[in-house]
Amino acid sequence: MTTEILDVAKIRTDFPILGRSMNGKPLAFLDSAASSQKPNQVVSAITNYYQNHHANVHRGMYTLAAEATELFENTRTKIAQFIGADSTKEIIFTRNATEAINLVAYTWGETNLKAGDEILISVMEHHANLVPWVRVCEKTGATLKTIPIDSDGRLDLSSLDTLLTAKTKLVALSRMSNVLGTINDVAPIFAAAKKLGAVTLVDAAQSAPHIATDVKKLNCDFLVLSAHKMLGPTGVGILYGREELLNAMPPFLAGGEMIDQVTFEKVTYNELPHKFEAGTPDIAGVVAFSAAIDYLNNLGMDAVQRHEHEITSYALAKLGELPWLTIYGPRDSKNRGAAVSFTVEGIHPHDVSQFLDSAGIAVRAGHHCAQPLMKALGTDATTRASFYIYNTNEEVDRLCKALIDLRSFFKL
Ligand code: 7TS
Repeated sequence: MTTEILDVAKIRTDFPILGRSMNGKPLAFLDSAASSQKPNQVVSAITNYYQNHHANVHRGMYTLAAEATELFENTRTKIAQFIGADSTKEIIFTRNATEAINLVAYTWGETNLKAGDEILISVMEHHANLVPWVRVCEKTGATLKTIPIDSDGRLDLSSLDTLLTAKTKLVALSRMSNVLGTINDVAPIFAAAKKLGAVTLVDAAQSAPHIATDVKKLNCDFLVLSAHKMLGPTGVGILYGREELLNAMPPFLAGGEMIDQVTFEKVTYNELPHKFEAGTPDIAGVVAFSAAIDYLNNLGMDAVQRHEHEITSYALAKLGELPWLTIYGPRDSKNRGAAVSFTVEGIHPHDVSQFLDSAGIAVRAGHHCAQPLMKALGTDATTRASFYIYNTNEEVDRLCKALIDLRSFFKL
């Protein structure tokens, strides 16, 4: 089970859930693109926080409150380093990537966009990086434009010159597709956008768990991610924003913590990052996210990426041997992440998923919150297997065998 790159057998001992059986079979968890499993280190960090350190943050003058605040702020520092941000002021805690994008749409978007302006996204966006922009366009009169994809499931940049113009005020792209696995080379697109004065946002929800993230190299003004997809707890997301832009933006939610002075007539706001963090946050979740980042840093993001490249190459080769299976997304594992979507001729993706479940294999089926992409692919649903640090080639073999059994079961 040990690959040359990661000691997967050892890693798996940190994830007791992976030792469970499911419907009488060993669990093969192939749905980390929806949410990853959590190592003992993260679960212990939550327990340890509640057993020994809990108090509300940024409020109490007593020692315990100072301890909780320090643990909470330590995560901010760690995240800033993990993504190459200049300052902790640029790291805002949200509930998830979706809320982080909505924050930008409601504050930066509603303040800066007007009729005649354009937002550029791509056809492969998750609804989280699509619906907020549709809503902003409805409210401001701005127009949404989309970069198409080619037959290999990569961005088709042949018409970029006409899509990206002086009217473009925002370019918002995912760095990795949750359906196709495509890794988008966003940096040169963002560089061109910035030359035209546009603001850039990268949806790193799928990429941050798997490949190194550097906001400078990406040329992004904003970046969003979700802790739960990268070994961390649910309920915690990150918005990175360049300080200058965040300073100029109005607040998002209003209430405690985000204020400076309050009267019944007028409110002044707290400084960054607190201006965007109204109310009591998910303190335990934020504190435990730190243990997830430590876990990834200890493995090394380079090794994480190489392990996934290996398992994805193996999966593409093995699934590619099944003539009745259609794979969506790049067939070449170069610049490709560990999500592989497919359909099985004659069997609906929901039935595929149910059958795989009976074999102990957890995969996602459906439109994957990417309905416009499904339309572009000419289908309404796919089955998706996605891999992470704890998955093995043996699990890929089990997936292929179960798909062959499925065809026999349906007498195809
Ligand atoms: N962006 C991308 C590219 C995603 O894949 C997802 C979630 C999100 C944003 C939203 O993340 P959230 O944490 O705010 O929900 N993607 C998936 C998925 O593929 N299956 O379940 C959730």
